[in-house]
Amino acid sequence: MKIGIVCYPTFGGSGVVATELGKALADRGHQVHFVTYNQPARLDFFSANLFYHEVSVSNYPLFDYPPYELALASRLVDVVRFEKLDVLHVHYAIPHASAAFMAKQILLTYGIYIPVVTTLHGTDITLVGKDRTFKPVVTFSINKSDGVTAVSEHLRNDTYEFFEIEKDIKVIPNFVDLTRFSLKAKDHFKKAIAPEGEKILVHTSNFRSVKRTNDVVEIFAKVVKQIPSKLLMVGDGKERADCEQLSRDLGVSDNVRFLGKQDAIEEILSVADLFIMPSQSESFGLAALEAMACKVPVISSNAGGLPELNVDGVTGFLKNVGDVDGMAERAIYILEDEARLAQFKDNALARAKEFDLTNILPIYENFYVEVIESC
Ligand code: GMT
Repeated sequence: MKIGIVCYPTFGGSGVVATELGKALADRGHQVHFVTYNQPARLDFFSANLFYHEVSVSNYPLFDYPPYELALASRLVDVVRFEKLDVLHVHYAIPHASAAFMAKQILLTYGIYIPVVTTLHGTDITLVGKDRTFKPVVTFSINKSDGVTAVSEHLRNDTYEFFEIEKDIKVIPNFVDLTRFSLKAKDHFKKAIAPEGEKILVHTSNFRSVKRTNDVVEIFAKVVKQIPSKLLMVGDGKERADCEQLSRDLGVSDNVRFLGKQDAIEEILSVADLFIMPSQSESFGLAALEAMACKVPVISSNAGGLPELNVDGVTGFLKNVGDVDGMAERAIYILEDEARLAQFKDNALARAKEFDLTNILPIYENFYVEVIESC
């Protein structure tokens, strides 16, 4: 197939899923065309089946708000016409689903029908999408998509609850490439971070308020009182400065390292004993899945789709959002006993294998065929 993929080209979860999916589809022999405003973060190599079409928005002084959606729709018209695409797969509803709808209407004037698949990732529904500013457009463009997928049952249910949706939404969970995300021998790195054999806790995110990064530091401050440990905070964003200040205020800053944005997440996860994800809302929790693939158990909130990934008492524990004491207590429970920790690590990997790319990729391929045939 010739597949167009529209996504945010950043380190955000939806962009990562879209890019990894595109790469895997290209490996399977499909021709994949990324259409976005920057080279996707994980698309940093050459492959005969992968193409990147940049969307550039002219910076006319009249535009206080450059019309990206229109530039994207125009670029899509071009790419679909001249590359003869079979299907367009847009990731994150805003503004990709509505830009795809506009492109589809324009393409009809050339006698071309392009099937559009929209994948809902999370905040496009739970935070941004249900905002009144966007709600009518999001509702309309989901209903006008030829196929709709969501990354968890919970997100699917939220979408039906918040919007008037007539379409079937198929759940296709996030996936992980186990050839990349697996335990690597990084003893030298472990020794540098934790020279006395301290346990290592890790959090990765974009440090937005929805991630509750201050909770991570508070949890750690309780854990470190009982278990010699270190905390690695990976990523960057609005909340980081607050979080750094909190670690100073709580007197744990010597044991916390803020590493900023990192490419080789799998190497950091390879030295970790526990992953912390106390999010306010999380449609799936891709970062937790990547940790589990590297044999790292997860202490998370029970928000959104997290219970569909993290199995309470098996791959880690889930507590109510904001229950810092409960999360710290469960973290200590896992870390204080070596045999128990080893069991949780094995369980985390076993669970991650259920979400291996090789299991999920055919579901997307079959869905494309189903959608194309129904149009
Ligand atoms: O929250 C992020 O880190 C980014 C966001 C996005 O859309 O780029 O992630 C969402 O999509 C991921 C991939 O499907 C999911 O694994 C995340 O759970 C989801 N984030 C939220 O729902 C907050």
